[in-house]
Amino acid sequence: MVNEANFDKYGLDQNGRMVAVFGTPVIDGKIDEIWNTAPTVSPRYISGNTDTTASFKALWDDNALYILAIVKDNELSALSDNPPNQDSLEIFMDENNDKVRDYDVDDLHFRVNFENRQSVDIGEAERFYTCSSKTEDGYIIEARIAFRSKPENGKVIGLELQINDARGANRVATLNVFDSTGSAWIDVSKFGELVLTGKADGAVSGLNLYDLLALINTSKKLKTERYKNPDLLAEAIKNAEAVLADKNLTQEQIDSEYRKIKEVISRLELTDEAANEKQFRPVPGEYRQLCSKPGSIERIEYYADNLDGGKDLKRLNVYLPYGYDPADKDRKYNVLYLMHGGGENENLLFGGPGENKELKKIIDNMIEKGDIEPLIVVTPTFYGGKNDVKYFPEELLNTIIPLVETKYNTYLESADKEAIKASREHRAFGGFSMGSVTTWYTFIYCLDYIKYFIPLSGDCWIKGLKGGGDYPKETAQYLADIARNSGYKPHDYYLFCATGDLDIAYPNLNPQVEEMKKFDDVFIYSSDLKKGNFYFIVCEGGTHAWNWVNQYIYDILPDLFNN
Ligand code: FER
Repeated sequence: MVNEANFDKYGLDQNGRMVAVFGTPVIDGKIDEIWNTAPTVSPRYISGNTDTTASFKALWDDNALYILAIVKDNELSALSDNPPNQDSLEIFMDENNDKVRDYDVDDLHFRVNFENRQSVDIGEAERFYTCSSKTEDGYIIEARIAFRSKPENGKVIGLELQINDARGANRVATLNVFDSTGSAWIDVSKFGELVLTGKADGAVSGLNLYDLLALINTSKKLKTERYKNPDLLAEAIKNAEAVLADKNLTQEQIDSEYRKIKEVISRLELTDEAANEKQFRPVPGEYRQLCSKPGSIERIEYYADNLDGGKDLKRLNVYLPYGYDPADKDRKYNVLYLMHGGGENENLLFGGPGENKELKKIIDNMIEKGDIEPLIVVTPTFYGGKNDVKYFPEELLNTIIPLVETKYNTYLESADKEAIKASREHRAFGGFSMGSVTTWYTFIYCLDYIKYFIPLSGDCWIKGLKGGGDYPKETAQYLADIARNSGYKPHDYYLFCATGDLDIAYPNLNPQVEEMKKFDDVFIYSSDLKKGNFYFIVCEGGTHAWNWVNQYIYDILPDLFNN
């Protein structure tokens, strides 16, 4: 049992850490006795006006960390399409506790709502197993996160726990254990700490059913109609469930079923129709590691016209691939422009000189491993200047492209429009969220100057805010007219779109894409770029977060500049 005298009023130890006690609970939405061995922690920070209260406990064993959240809240809502705006628990974990701000391979950000609907902003869904149940005055959640590194007494892990309190479709409050700033989702250094304690010599962990159960859950979510041989998987799941029902089951049996399901998944074959869809592929872990041949980031200052007839000082960042030599004018590089989302800035994707944020590491590794040719990537901002996404293409064409592409070794021969047109097949533009809205405007205003467009998690607003969702037919018609009137043939331009099915932009982008498919004289839908010029990745489980967007970029980059 816990000696309460050792803990502060929030249930944290003398070092301000949450304490996890050794023991394996059953994850079934019921509070087993074993939870009584762990101290109760309450949130130190409450933002927003709310009566909702919460308490947390932690257990651990050789395989996983277990979190119990008991939430008292008499108005539960999952009305919002946006998972953080539903009554839910968020778990943030920094397994190696390095407190480095940017999310790294060991860092996770998971969420589960009171109805046990999970969403993953960062990390692999398979590591996350949860069970929820409603109580008279709220709900409880039992959550398990599989460890990747070996746990032991005294080990300290970075952790943050957050309760999202929803009313209707809005989040009205958050309750946090360690982070007073609400920025743990973008800043690992805001997490607190959890210490593992209480494992006696020779103590053994309870059965690990959960890696198998989590795998069964994620397998059941696969869309069977996409496969030629889904019966294989159904059969493997049925066998595994039969084994799980056996009271005398052993860890060996469980692990063997786990391996069988994994093996069957590797043998699933896509139908021809599904194979025609561009497949989401997660970024392999090694692509998130520092690369031995890193590119570099340069920052450029320039002046952009503003709406008052004056000029604003602005900045952008330029990624130069490893081996870029300013003196080697014979070596020319393709250029990709990537735009941030609302509230972000030009430093969001790459930071500045000397930084190695996730997207930079991914691009470095893709180039090193030969997945793509070395290229230049430019991250501007739509803030400042005319300060509006719909005017950004003007700044892009008149100021940014001439500036950047005559400074570096690109295919642009001179700063004039004819030269920009002549080099259009060496230029791509993409962006996330409001950056995706910018990308659609860029398609509309700069098709003559750019061949490849990458709208990610954001629709076209030419017919109004969220126009792709509200006026999908009219939006598609408008875009089709732009393509037709341009005089270019379908293989002279490409649209590579992506979002997640849990992304807030999905309800806006999906109807627009569906309508665009009908204009198949100009938008030929196929992942086979010899046939088509247009695809849409819909990533199962993807939310409106850069961790997903970086993976879409990883998936799409090999399709650029392939003539
Ligand atoms: C969308 C396009 C952009 C969308 C949201 C945004 C909800 C951007 C929102 C923001 O930056 O606040 O389709 O869907």
